[in-house]
Amino acid sequence: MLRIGIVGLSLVGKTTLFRILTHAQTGKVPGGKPEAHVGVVKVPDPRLDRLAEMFHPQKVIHASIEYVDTPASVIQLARTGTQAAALKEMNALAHVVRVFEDSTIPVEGDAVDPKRDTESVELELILSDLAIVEKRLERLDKDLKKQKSPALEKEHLALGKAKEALEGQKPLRELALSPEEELALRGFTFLSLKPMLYVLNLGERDAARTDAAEEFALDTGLKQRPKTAVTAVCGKIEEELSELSDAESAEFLASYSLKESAISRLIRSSYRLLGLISFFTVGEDECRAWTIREGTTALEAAGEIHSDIQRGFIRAEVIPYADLIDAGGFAEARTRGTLKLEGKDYIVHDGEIVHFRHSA
Ligand SMILES: Nc1nc2c(ncn2[C@@H]2O[C@H](COP(=O)(O)OP(=O)(O)O)[C@@H](O)[C@H]2O)c(=O)[nH]1
Ligand SMILES: [Mg+2]
Repeated sequence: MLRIGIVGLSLVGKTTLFRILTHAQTGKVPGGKPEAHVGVVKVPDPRLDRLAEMFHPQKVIHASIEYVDTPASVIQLARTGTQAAALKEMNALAHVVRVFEDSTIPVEGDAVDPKRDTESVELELILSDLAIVEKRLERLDKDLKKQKSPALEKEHLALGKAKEALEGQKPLRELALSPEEELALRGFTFLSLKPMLYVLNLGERDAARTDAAEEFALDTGLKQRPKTAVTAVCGKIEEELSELSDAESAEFLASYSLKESAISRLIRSSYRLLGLISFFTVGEDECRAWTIREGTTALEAAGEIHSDIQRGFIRAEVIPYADLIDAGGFAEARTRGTLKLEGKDYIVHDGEIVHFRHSA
């Protein structure tokens, strides 16, 4: 399961966001120590809903992501070894940034300043990585003096490249790495290498501003950075929304001139940020979205479902979502020739409906 860590400074809305995402009640564990909370969240996908209308399956299974609420300021976490280890397990980070003004809630620094917060957290992640890189390089220098080793030399080169970036205050996620360098660095689980989703926590007054994330991305220079995305929510409104029925929430949204909850968008951004796509399997028993990385082959995709299906793989019947909807069913799609037979090296695309033919 893919894990996204919800991180940020203190009192910015991390737990609020986590609770909205998971609809979970959070408590404190005995002893007063706040625990890290983990919750599995469905990835909303209107395409899957539409397929379910077409096939009337008994079960509809969405793709899912695991979100983890972190208990303290990310700066504190990055500085404490044991806590940083928990951060290292995450596949990506969602950095909640306080934009809302509220005089009753203490703010780090003199005033609410989202740009400053993103920069100071980024710097902290960079410093945490730099300390690891320097320590390892020292060790490697010693070892390489004693004995030449191509593997260690490769690692040395990759770490040297990382060091240069970090010293220039560039997070590792923005570094163009060859597959070999990526492999050499992977084991260190660097924090600044993780894909980063900035989640602006807006005040109620700004909730209807659909351009808030875009404007922030432009102002801070975060737009178009690799493995970086920005999205905005209003924690306060989403919190109230999550407690309402569907009918009530439509009315509530309208009172803020909002069309839809920002949470679906947030979840979809996290999913995309991880380089993930979905393919679907459909049938009367089950319609299901499966999560794969971009570039996954039909044979690998089969393995996501079951190792038996992978082992007995014969062919994949594939049709893009729009073509199936257009045809209204498999029979018509077959007639039109939009349902295709593909081999094991076929690269599966986002939204394709796949049926695997396999031997038992
Ligand atoms: N006014 C306002 N308050 C918020 C918003 N989001 C969270 N809060 C409040 O800020 C406080 C801290 O939130 P919390 O989620 O516990 O922050 P954390 O320390 O980052 O986990 C709580 O009292 C929340 O109700 C928001 O969008 N607007
Ligand atoms: Mg919290």
